[in-house]
Amino acid sequence: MMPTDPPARRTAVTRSVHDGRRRRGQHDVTMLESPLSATWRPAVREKAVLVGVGRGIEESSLDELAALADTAGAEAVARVIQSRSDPDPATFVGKGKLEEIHRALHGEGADAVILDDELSPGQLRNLEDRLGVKVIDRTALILDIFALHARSREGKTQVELAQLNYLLPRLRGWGEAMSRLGGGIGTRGPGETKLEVDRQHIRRRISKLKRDLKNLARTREVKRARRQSSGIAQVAIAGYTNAGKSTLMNALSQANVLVADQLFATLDPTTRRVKLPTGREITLSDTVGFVSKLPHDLVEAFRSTLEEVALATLVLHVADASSPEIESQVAAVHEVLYEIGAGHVTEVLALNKIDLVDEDQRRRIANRIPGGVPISAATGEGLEVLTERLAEVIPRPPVEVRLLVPYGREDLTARLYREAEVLSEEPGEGGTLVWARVGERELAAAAAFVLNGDETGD
Ligand SMILES: Nc1nc2c(ncn2[C@@H]2O[C@H](COP(=O)(O)OP(=O)(O)OP(=O)(O)O)[C@@H](O)[C@H]2O)c(=O)[nH]1
Ligand SMILES: [Mg+2]
Repeated sequence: MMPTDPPARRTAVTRSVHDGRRRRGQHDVTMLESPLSATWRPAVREKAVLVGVGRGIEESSLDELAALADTAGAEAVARVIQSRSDPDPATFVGKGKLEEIHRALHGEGADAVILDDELSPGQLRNLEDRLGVKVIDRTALILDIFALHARSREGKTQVELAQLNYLLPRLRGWGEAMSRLGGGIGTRGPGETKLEVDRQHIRRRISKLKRDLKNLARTREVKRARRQSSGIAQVAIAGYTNAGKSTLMNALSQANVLVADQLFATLDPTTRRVKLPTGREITLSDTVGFVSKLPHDLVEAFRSTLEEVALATLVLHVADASSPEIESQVAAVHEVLYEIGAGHVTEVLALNKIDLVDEDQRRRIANRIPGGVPISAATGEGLEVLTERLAEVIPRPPVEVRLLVPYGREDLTARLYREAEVLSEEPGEGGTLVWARVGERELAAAAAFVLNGDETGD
């Protein structure tokens, strides 16, 4: 593995977590430069051989890995697959396949191998030793994309934490890494001692990142509590990466979230208010996408971001109807939702990119995935049906009341439209007669204007 120059982006995470302002007693933050900056970073546009193992695997099974590699800046120049149910415990692929990978590497002039699964530290090491090139597993690849795309301080901290947790058991000492060269000059020196120092350094950094994340989560909790106390339903957009979540977010709200034909374009959460056809307001949040075999370290590190989904009133699950893998993608999303404790949250499923799907296929999808709302976030098709569905499914406020809102208190009516559900409105004596379903909070605010049964005249 060739170490590359420390990337500039790393400096950002060494700043204090409090708006970059240094606080007393926090001088350690500058000292703890990320150890990752001294380790692997794939160079730009590397050539890589993709390798997949699994029962009944086909070359097309590696399409997603190729897209991930592309997003990370590597070009997939060859694919090697091996159909077997259990990977080899020592080298992941069997001996014969090692030969084939070797040939592909040399034939294509590739300098890296990318595997479609997470490997054990031992498997990674063995493969690297046998193949003599950099070996990257699916987890490292996804972590790398996250590192490239993280923008906010919290996002960067989360990614670094995941990377370090991944790196720690896989760290190799100088002596070991150099033994391939046959020892001698350049291999003598601190060796294992250096490795232990590195490990300690990483452990310290991990504790620091965890502390930072706790602080950042607190800020998020305050914001969330404020949103929750507003009584406005919170809809979390979730779905497979590249399904069109951000495009839908932009189409439904006036947000300006980055849309890109890239995996994991969005990492940082964005929240906007949106008005449903009923007049009721909701908040809509767009956040990180999911992928099958989402690395556990990432789920752990992103837990606080992902918890937003678990606390939402509703999950708006966006699936890519144009993908031949839609069913397994929907299943992968459900798995992650379950893992982050959001399995119980009501879901509305949107079958996006329907503009790319012909009639036959639409019927097939409708049969296989019943209950989905076909939409195109790009053309706007189906968005009305979708928002109507959202309005139906969002729990209705519990109490039905009749109010006489005096003239001059239109603010109250406006609030009922936003936060409760207005069933009807008509002119009355000295004000407006409003029939609404309200929650406790709105009921308290409007209590003075609630009419008793006999006052309503019916
Ligand atoms: N044809 C078509 N393309 C769409 C539609 N919705 C999104 N796209 C395209 O799909 C790609 C991904 O869209 P995004 O909105 O960035 O997807 P995302 O789910 O936010 O992806 P990540 O943030 O990377 O997880 C972009 O190239 C969009 O232009 C649609 O309804 N129809
Ligand atoms: Mg996005």
